[in-house]
Amino acid sequence: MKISRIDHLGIGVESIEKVLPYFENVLGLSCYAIEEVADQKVKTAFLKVGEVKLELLEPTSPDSPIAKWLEKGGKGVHHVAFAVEDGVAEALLEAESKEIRLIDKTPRAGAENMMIGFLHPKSTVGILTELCEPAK
Ligand code: CMX
Repeated sequence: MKISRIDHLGIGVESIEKVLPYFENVLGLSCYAIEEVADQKVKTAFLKVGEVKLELLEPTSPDSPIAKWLEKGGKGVHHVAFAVEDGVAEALLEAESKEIRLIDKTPRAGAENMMIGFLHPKSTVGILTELCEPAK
């Protein structure tokens, strides 16, 4: 696959409202979008750091993947998202052919009008990995 850059770092939080002052008032970043991804049961807040984005992820339901992760003691960076130039569908197929366990067999819609697909952390040296590209 052809990865061009890190698109964003996903950061899991209990409450976006509670952590935003740290990112905005201490780090001097600014939140430019808040969006709910109903499919993933998360509310997201985006901040830009140069070309890379931070995606704050707050669970909207107790069975959200983020709620489960926080419950198990997860803190800080939840996933790393790479932008792929040759398409998420192709990248997922390639990863699978290299024995990587897929969470998503095919791309699905994520926040920010992106198509996304996740690789399972158990087959990616412990990092929950997202591949993404702008939706066409
Ligand atoms: N990073 C690294 N490891 C993680 C992890 C993460 N974010 N989340 C779970 N794991 C590990 C667990 O610690 C556990 O490891 P152990 O077995 O050693 O304890 C293992 O993965 C569990 O795997 P599982 O039983 O297959 O799955 P879970 O039910 O715990 O769910 C996961 C984990 C990654 C499959 C699930 O969270 C998922 O499908 N994630 C993709 C979707 C997602 O994260 N959506 C939220 C963001 C959406 C967005 O950005 O728009």
